[in-house]
Amino acid sequence: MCSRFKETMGFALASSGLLGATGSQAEYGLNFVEPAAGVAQEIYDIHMMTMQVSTVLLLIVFGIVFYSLYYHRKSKGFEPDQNFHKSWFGNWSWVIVPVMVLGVDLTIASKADAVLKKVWVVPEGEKLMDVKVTGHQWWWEFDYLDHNIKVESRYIPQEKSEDLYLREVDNRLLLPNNTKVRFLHTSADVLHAFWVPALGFKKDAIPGYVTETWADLDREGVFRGQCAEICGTWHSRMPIVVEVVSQDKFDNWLEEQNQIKVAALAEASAGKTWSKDELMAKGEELYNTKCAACHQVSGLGLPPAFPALKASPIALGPVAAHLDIVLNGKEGTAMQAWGTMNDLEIAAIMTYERNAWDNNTGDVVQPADVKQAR
Ligand code: HEC
Ligand SMILES: [Cu+2]
Repeated sequence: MCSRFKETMGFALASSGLLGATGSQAEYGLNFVEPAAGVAQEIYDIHMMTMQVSTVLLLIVFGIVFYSLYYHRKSKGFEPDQNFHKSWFGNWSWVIVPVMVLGVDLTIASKADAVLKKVWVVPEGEKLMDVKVTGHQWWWEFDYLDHNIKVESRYIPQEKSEDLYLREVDNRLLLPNNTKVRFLHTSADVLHAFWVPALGFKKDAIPGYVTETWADLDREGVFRGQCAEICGTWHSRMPIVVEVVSQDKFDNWLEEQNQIKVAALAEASAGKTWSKDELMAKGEELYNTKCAACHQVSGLGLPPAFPALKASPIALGPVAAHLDIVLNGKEGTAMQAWGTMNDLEIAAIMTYERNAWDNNTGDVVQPADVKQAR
């Protein structure tokens, strides 16, 4: 009996120790992640209030139970009161207690209801920063609609990501602090879901629909999430990393992105004839980031879902047909249209596909050829 008691107390102490450890081990804590937006903070506060109310109730109920068991034990010769239910309190306690419990429930529920409305209703009459979030198999596309900047975000392979495997991306979703952001969610292929716990919501990305959510960012930092709707083989390779920075830092970043974009466009439209080596080097890098998820770095694909490009009749066949499937994709398959890439990028990828992995066609596709085919 005594050792059972010790065991129980030991367990209770260990659990309370765990509960106390949340601050220093945020990533592994038992509590919710710390919010980074106003609405998320309100959700967090309701959660904490609920926990506090339940803790008080737990202490009261267990206090009464333990007190009763101890002081009214049989060995002391205690006799049960046979007439308790006939007294005023005995009669009405069956009503009073549920009413009190319901009162607590409704307090929590009404607050939760108000916050839920806030989560899904984007504030009207205010200027929000618009970011379109498109889910792809298996990466995220972020369009800064107000700034005409597009960011592609992909997971970092295990060799390069150290302990953040499947938690880190090459390009983060950078956002300015103290800003209200409207997220417009959609998908280019199948169902995905945008989920960053610190922002307080999870939203499905549905092909053909655009849905909106918002967040009023109020804390700088890096906030991690992931795709939360099973979307195929590499669903697990769609982490989301939101980085909230100061307005200054964000403006500098925008400036930088604009310069990169302008330089890339100028390079692509310069009408220059590129050497095969230059195109192969560019093409390999682009292929490995954009195409290798399905067709593999080795070019062997994952048949039957994703065809091999090594010795593929299309990659070895006429350039026109090859260009067509890359530019326009293939309806009804996971092969999307890649026409949003610039002429140089497409020329480089095509040249790479036609010469890598012993495909040795010797063909060199120039940006001008792509321009003509569009
Ligand atoms: C999400 C997966 C996915 C990604 C990423 C992808 N493809 Fe494809 N690709 C496919 C599928 C599926 C097919 C087969 C379509 C069909 O049924 O004809 C295909 C077919 C092709 C073919 C025709 C091959 C053949 O022999 O039928 C070429 C060429 C091709 N892709 C090039 C590319 C290039 C270039 C990229 C990167 C810019 C790319 N793909 C990215 C899924 C993908
Ligand atoms: Cu997904």
